[in-house]
Amino acid sequence: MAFLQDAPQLPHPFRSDRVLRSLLDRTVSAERRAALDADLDALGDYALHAWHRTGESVRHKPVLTTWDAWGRRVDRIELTDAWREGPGNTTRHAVLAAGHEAHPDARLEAFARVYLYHLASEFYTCPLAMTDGAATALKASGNAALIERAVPHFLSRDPATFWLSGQWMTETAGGSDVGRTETVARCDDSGQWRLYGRKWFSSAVVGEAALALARPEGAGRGTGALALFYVETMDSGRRRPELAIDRLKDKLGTHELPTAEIHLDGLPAWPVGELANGVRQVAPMLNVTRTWNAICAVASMARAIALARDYATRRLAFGRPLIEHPLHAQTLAGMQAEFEGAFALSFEVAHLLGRVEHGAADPHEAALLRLLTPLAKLWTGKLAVKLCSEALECFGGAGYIEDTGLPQLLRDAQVYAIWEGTTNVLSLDALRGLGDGLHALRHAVAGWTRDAGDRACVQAIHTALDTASAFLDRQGDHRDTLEAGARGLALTLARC
Ligand code: MFK
Ligand code: FAD
Repeated sequence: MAFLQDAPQLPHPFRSDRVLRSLLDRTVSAERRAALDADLDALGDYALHAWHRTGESVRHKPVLTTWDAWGRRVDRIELTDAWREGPGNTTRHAVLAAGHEAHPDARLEAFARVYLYHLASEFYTCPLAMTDGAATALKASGNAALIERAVPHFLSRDPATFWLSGQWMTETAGGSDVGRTETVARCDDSGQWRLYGRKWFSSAVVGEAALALARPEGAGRGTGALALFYVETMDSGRRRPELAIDRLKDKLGTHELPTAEIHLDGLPAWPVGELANGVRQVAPMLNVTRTWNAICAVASMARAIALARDYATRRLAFGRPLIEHPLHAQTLAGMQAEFEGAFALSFEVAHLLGRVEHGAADPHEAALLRLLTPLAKLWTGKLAVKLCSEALECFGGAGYIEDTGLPQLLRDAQVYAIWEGTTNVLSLDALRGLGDGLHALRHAVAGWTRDAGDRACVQAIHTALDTASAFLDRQGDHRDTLEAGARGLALTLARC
């Protein structure tokens, strides 16, 4: 019998995760741990189940059926098993609801759930992120009618009443530059607003609601003239006829996530706030979905490293397991160190978000959150690709073979840097946050490094902060010069 290589085994994603468990030991009270651990353990079980299921079956993509046999427009999307299980998992384990509980650790506890659920969910976390963002933006708007109408559905703990929300921003003319939005909002004779236009990427098209940017008819050009609208997509269990799904995108990765091109032809809509400054109103949503992005990117890194580490104990080369080769062990250790830094930054943002939302933060921490959110998103987006690529190499040729389930990690990771604002757009967003944020970051760094033993590391951080200060002091510089340096600065600060 020829030699047969053992496949990598995925350790229990919660029970074996030293980094997550140690964070929770430091931050979550013993009283809260029991309930939290029950959900995390169950989500870890689900992740194991999903990993084994993937190994046993051919992966599926969602299928759009536009017309039925009798010529009726139906726009029906057939989803994968994990997606059909999404509402049950989300509500049973409070993946969304936990983040909106009334205590400062709420976001941290919810994002621990997101971290464990993400890969098993097959990017069902994408519309979940947008739903969480919609709940947050509606709450921030103070629009009592819409809050009462939608938020209980978004945060429901019952799959029968649970709704997903989309985030309809990107159009053919601009995804980064949403000021080029062409979708128009018209008020009809009955006083009902209706949207007309085309949204070019819609990843929650199976959802029941969305927040959409549109230009009220007659409003001026540019970003400030855009308004934010709340829409519903279903009427008595059927998709509304004013919403047509043109096609599903054929994507590099995130294959199970149905991302659609859609047309709006008079879809009823309700203004979230004033009929202008829609980007300002959607900003709370952006900052929440960017935090989800960071946590999910870190989850991809954790999965890739867990599999590579296990494989290193099973694969022999030159007379001993890979893990006993110093260079391979060093490669894995380097990956783990980078992952732990990214994990710390992302969960710091998650924790800060909850503390700021509940008035439990120190005075400087709102500005710190504003700066760290884009930094965490842009840094983890890039690092996920690098670490997933490195992990595939740890499997040699097997890492390049589809039915190992490994190449998908790399394909999926590429999206983190693109959606929710590209690396450049987020570097520019970090510039927006640096004004107040740099002082807040200095304050925070002093606390984080107070007991740090590695003086060289602390010195490197202060050097980066000084560089950022000098950069900002160049007020006389042309704006173009500042922008050209924004990415380098953001990546340096994030890594530190
Ligand atoms: C599984 C992982 C989970 C993740 C799921 C993700 C699913 C994917 C869904 C998507 O990709 S949805 C589409 C996401 N699209 C973007 O993220 C758009 C990227 N472009 C930007 O972020 C631009 O910077 C932006 C459109 C927001 C603004 O550009 P502009 O046109 O130059 O506007 P401007 O004047 O800079 O900002 C308008 C206002 O918003 C300003 O406030 P004021 O009106 O008070 O002056 C800004 O300060 C404010 N603002 C912008 N970004 C903000 C913000 N405020 C707070 N936080 C921010 N991040
Ligand atoms: P562009 O804006 O054309 O960017 C092209 C390049 O130019 C990028 O490298 C960018 O960094 C760079 N660039 C742009 N502006 C600047 C600048 N000022 N300075 C320097 N560089 C700049 N959108 C939604 O609204 N809802 C969704 O549900 C959704 N789902 C998505 C799902 C997937 C799988 C993907 C891939 C995208 C999705 N998007 C969604 C769209 C996504 O948010 C946009 O693709 C993204 O914001 C980039 O916009 P764009 O594609 O128009 O690229």
